Amino acid sequence: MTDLSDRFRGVMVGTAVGDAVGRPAEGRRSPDLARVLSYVTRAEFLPYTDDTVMTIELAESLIACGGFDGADMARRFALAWKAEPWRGYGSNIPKVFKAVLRGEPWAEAAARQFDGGGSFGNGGAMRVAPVALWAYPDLEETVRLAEMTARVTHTHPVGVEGAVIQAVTVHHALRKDFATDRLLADLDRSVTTDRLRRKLERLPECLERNDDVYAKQALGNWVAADDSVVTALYALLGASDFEDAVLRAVRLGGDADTIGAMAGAAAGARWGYEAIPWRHKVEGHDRLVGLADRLFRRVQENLEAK
Ligand code: R7I
Ligand code: MG
Ligand code: MG
Repeated sequence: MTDLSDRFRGVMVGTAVGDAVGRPAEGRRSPDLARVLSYVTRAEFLPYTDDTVMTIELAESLIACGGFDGADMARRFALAWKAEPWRGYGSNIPKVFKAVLRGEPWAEAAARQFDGGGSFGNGGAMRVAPVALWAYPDLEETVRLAEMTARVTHTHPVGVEGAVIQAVTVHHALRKDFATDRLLADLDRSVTTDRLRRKLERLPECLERNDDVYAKQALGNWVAADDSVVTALYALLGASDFEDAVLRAVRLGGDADTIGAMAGAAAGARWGYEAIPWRHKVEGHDRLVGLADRLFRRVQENLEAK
C-alpha cells in the first residue's frame, strides 16, 4: 500500500467516521465529549448520515460518467434520498430531489430554491471530498469540479464557495509536503464572497487562542456553509492526529455530523486510513475503501501515462 493510496482511503472512510461520530451530537449546544467517546467506543456499528450518502453518490457518479455529469449526479442524489429519506437531510433540499424526479432540469431546480437565491447550506461542501481525489494532483481542476458539483443542488455563491474551500483543503491535506500557509494562500486566492472571507480572516486568531467557545462564536457551528466549513478547517489545523481533529469538530456541537464529516475527510487525507480509529465499525466501510481504491487507480494510471 503506497502512502497516497492510504490517504485516498483516509478521505472516504474519514468522511464517514467524522459523520458517524458527530451524528448523536448534531443539534446539541455543547455535547459531552465523554458521552460521545463512550458511544463510539462501545458501539459495534457506527451509522452515517446524508453527508456520507451524498459523498458516495458523488464519487459513484464521477466514476460511472468518467467525470462531471450534472444530470447523472442529480438523479443519483435524488434516488438515494427517495430510497432512504430518513438519513437526516437538510430541510429544504428534498424540494430539489422531488423536482429532479419529476423530470425538471437539475440546474433549474437548484437555482429556484430560496426565492431564486439558491441554497447556502453546507450540503455542497459536506459531500465534495471525492472531487479532490478525482482531480488529484490538479488544483485548478479540483476548484472547477467543486463548483460544478455544488451547483447540482446549491447555487448560492456561499454554498458554492464552501465546497471550494473544503475541496482545496482536502487537496492540500493529501500532499506529503502539506503546509498550512500554502493552503491558506490558495484559499485566499479562491474565495471571493465577503461572508466566507470574513470567516477565513478570523481563523488564525482562533487557532492561536485554541478555545472552543471562542471558535464557535467566531466561526459558527451551524448548517450554513459560512458557519461550518471554516470551523471544520479550524478543527483540522488545530489537531495533532485524526481522532483529535474529529473530536475537536464534534465537541463544538451544532451541525456536528457535518463539521465532523468535513474535518474527517481532510484529517483522513492528512494522516491516512491506517490512522483512523473506529474505521472497521463504520457503516459502508468496504464500499468506501472500494471507491477510494478505484479513484486512486485512475489517478495513478494518469500519472504514469504522463
Ligand atoms: O445544505 P443542505 O444539504 O443541508 C445539509 C445539512 C447538513 O447538516 C446535513 O447533515 C443535514 O442535516 O443537513 O440542505 P439545504 O436544505 O439546502 O440547506 C440546509 C439549511 O440551510 C436549510 O434548511 C436552511 O435552514 C438553511 N439555508 C438557508 N436559509 C435561508 N436562506 C440554506 N440556504 C438558505 C437561504 O438562502
Ligand atoms: Mg447529516
Ligand atoms: Mg449535519
